[in-house]
Amino acid sequence: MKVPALNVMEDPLMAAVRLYGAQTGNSRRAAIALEEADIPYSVIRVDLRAGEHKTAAFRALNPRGLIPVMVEEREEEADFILTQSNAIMLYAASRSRERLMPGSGPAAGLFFDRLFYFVTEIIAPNGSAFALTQEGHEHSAAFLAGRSLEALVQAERFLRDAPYMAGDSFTVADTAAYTSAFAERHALDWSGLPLLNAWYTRNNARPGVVRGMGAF
Ligand SMILES: N[C@@H](CCC(=O)N[C@@H](CS)C(=O)NCC(=O)O)C(=O)O
Repeated sequence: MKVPALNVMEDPLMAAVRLYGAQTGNSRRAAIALEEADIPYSVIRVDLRAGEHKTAAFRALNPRGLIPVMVEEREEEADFILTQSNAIMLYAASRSRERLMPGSGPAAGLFFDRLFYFVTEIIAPNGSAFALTQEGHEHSAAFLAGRSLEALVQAERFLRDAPYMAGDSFTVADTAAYTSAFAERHALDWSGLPLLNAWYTRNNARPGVVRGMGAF
């Protein structure tokens, strides 16, 4: 499905929000959230292979030298900078008038529960597994990757009573889950996960998801 990138502006001077990133889950999650929140932004592609994220210019934005980074220009104030994909995602959701994130009560509690399930039990261990692989610790990496995949499989149960991860409508908990499912799409046994499969297909058809996935 090809959807024109309506929110993405190629000219960095055109939009007050700039998103620095590459074709990674963390960058895509941030882009999907900006798209779903209808926040115009420009994309700055960071070439990881060339080490652009380790340059002094980039470290001025994020001293850790990691992507994504969101920069929002504000009139007569210093730029507002976020350096965590999940913070960018929640910041975008906070500007959606509760469309992408319930504001209070049990609905908000359930949303946080699901969001942190994906962030802490799937996304974080996966990132650690990747780092361990790069350092040659294959056994430990496989252990963490296995736990992460198991948690993703068990997310099937969240969809028993509702079409989305935190209830009846799409929230950024789905964004967190979607980039994880995309990363594991070849490892998952989709035939044994009918609810997760239907949810994944539903998300694949969302223009904001399609545009965010293609932003970089
Ligand atoms: N907690 C950060 C993690 C950011 C992160 O690890 N980014 C990776 C790419 S997805 C990166 O920049 N890796 C380059 C490196 O480690 O040198 C977030 O969620 O944004």
